[in-house]
Amino acid sequence: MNFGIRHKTLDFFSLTPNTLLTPEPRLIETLATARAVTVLTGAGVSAESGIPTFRDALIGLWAKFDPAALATSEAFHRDPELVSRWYDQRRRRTLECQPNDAHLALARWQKRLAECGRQLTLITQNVDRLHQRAGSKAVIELHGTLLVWRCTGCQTERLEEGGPFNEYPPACQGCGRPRRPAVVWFGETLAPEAMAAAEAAIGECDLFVSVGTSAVVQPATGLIELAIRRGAATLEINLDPTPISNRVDFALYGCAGKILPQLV
Ligand code: BJW
Ligand code: ZN
Repeated sequence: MNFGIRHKTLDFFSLTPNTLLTPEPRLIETLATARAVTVLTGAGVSAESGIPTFRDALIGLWAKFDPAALATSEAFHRDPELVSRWYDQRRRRTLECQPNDAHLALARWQKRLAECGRQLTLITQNVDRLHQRAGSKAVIELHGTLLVWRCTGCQTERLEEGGPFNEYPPACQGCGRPRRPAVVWFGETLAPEAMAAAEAAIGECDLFVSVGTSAVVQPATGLIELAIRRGAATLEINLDPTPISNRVDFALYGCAGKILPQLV
């Protein structure tokens, strides 16, 4: 299976951070007039909260850990203790982190648009729930969340915001079967309701913003392509260019926590 691991070349780093690649007035006018905004976020949005991304060289999770051994259902069946311990460590680390300026700006933007009869729909690939903690409403979680654990037998889900589990994998209190984090692993399908809601939001938006995602994981990347095909104005915010950079209308390179507050 392909996990989308890539290593950046030096070229990526030679761009000046926070460069506005297209004329600023057009972007400002687009932002000011958009009636329906849809935002797709990825791990880069939480990086400034101290949560590691996946594919960044050196600091990304997949630079240190093998996704085939941890982020597939085959891995969980093979070694449920290892996988559940790894996810529980990440869950507890996530609970210690705080939303950053990017999360807060997106929540503020959604509130402001709602106050004047417009809307912002937030779709995230992140499993950390920091958008919700920052105040964003009706967040569409494409890849689930590691704060909820689901029984592999009776499918009961439970929010887990406490300390370490007392056994690995944790057992279901109802049926005793092992529980797993309610995230979407490689090779698993995304929740149909989440995908349908995301597609609907893209179908009706006039501005689509992709923030802090490497745009390599399907079907999330297909959503960016859908927005481009539908003719919405498109903006990418990332530290570096991605495979979709030359297909979007506007691109801003720099930290999401610096750029988003300025835009909002
Ligand atoms: C900043 C920043 C700052 C940093 N400010 N920016 C071959 C070809 C095509 C597809 C496939 C294929 N083989 C298999 C597939 C399908 C596969 C897939 O897409 N693989 C690709 C990687 C090749 N997809 C799936 O399996 C999906 N299911 C599916 O397709 O079902 C149908 C199917 C079934 C069977 C077979 C085939 C199809 C499910 C995907 C689930 C992804 N799950 C994960 C793990 C979640 C649990 C966990 O947390 O452990 O989700 S993987 C990981 O990647 C996580 C993320 O949500 C996801 C996306 O990553 P993201 O958010 O983009 O992070 P990074 O690290 O990649 O990028 C961060 C970006 O931020 C970078 O660009 C930085 O520059 C930037 N940045 N700091 C702004 N401060
Ligand atoms: Zn159960």
